[in-house]
Amino acid sequence: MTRTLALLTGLLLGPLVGLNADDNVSATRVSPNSKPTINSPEASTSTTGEATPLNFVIIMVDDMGYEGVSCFGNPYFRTPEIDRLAEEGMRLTDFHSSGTVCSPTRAGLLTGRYQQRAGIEAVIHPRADHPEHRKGLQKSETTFAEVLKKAGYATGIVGKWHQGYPQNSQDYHPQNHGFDEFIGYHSGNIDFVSHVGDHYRHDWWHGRQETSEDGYTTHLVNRYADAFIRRQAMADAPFCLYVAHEAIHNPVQVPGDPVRRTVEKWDRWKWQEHSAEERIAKFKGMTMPLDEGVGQIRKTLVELGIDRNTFVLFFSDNGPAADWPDSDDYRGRKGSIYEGGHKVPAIVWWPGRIEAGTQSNEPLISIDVMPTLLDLAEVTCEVKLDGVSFRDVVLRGKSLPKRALYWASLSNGGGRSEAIRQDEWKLVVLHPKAAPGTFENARTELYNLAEDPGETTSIAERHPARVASMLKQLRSWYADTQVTATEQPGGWLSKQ
Ligand SMILES: [Ca+2]
Repeated sequence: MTRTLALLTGLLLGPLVGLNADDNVSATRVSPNSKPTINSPEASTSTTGEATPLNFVIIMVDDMGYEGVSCFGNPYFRTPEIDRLAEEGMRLTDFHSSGTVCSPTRAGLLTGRYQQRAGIEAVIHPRADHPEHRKGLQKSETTFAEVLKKAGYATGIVGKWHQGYPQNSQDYHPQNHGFDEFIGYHSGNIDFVSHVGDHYRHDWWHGRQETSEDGYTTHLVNRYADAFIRRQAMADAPFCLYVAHEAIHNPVQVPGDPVRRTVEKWDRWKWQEHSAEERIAKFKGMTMPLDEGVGQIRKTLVELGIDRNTFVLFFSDNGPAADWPDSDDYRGRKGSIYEGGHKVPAIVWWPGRIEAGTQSNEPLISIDVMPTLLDLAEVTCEVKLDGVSFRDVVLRGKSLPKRALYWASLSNGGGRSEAIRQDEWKLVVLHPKAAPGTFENARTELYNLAEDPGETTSIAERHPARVASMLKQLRSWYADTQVTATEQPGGWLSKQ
C-alpha cells in the first residue's frame, strides 16, 4: 500500500484496526495440482458407464438489468432460450455483481476475491490520459482459469476481457491468466460491426493475433463458444468456457445496423433522441442474438450428450445502462451502489443435478462463482478467497452461513460510494462533492430491503446504533482490502 493510500485510508476510513479476517471470508485451501476426482460425488456417469468430470460454461452478459430477460420480469419481450435455461434449472433471485461497472466485476469474478484486492476498483478507462487507464489484472493474481487449468481443465474465453490493455502490458493478456484460448477484445466495448474499441483501435483478436473478421459481435461470440464446446467435447480433458458477451452494452447496434464507430469517430446512438418504442426495439434487437446463443449452447451440450456433466451459469456484470428503459423497481442503474446497480438476473443449469424450474432467494455475489467452480470440480487453491461456494445452495437447497456483502464503487469521474448488506439491512455511503478518488463528505443512508426493496426512504436516523456498527464494519472491510491490495500504475491519487 502506498503511503498516500495508507494516510487516506486512515484519515477517511478510520484507523486500520480490526484487520483480522472478516467473518464472511472463507478460506479455500488445497493443493493447486490436485486432479478432479474421477469418482467424486459430483462426477456424472456417461452412457458408457464411465464417470466423467464436470465441465463449466460461465455466461456473463454486459449491462443487463434485473428485468433484462422475461423469466426475471422483462415486460417488453420474451427471451425464450434463457427462459428455458431457467425452466430446466434454477433462478437465483438475489444474485449481485461485486462491481457496479464492467472491469471491477470481471476482476472479482476471475479471482474470487473482492476486486479491491486486485487494485481494480473502476473501469479500466479507454482514454490514455485517464488515471485508471494503465491498470490491469496483474500476474500475481490467481484466477479460476489458472486453478482449473492446473487441475487438467481446458480453458477458454470468448468475448470481452476488459482487464487491461495489451499495449500497456502483455501481463494483462487473458492467456497470461490461465486461459488456453482467447477470441475476443480487450477494451470495454467494440463496434458490433467494425470491431473498433472505445479506445479507437481495432480490437478483435484470436489469441495474441489481431484478426480482421466479418461478423456482428454477438454472432461471433456465439459461433466461437459453440466451436470451443464441440472441440473440447471430443478431447480427454474437462473444459471451462467463459463466455463474456458484449451484448447488451453500447454501441447500440442490432444485426444489420451500419458501423457507428471507426478509428476516427463514434457516431453514438443517443437514447435521448429516440422514442420509448425505438429504445425497446433496439433493446430487443440486441438481446435476441444473445438469447439465441444461450440456446445454442444448451442445444449443443444436449446434442453432444454432455449436458449432464456440464454446469452452466448465466448472469449479468452490472445493472442496466441508460440506453435501456429501466422497468424494475430497484433504485439506480449501472454505476450505482443502490440495488439497481448490482442486483442482476442469474440462472444455474445442470440437468439431473439441479432441480428443474426452481429458484433460490439466497443472497449471492459474483465473487462466489470461483469458489463454487472449484468446489464442484473438487480442486482447491492456496489463495484465501472472499467468496463462498454456493454448491449446496443450488444442489441441496441449503442456506449459507450468515455473512455481510460489500460494495465499493469508483466512477469514471473519481466519485466513490460504498455499501454493506447484512440480512435485510443495507447501509449506503455516498460522498457528494468529494475530490476525485477521495472518501470525503461521507453521507450514510440505511434501508431495510425486506420492507423497502426500492431503497426509497432512508431510516438511518431511527437506527443510529445499527448505522454506526455497519459503518464500522464497512470501513474495516475496505481497510482490509487495501492492506495487501495489488499495486497498480496510475490511479486518482497517484503522483505517477
Ligand atoms: Ca457492464
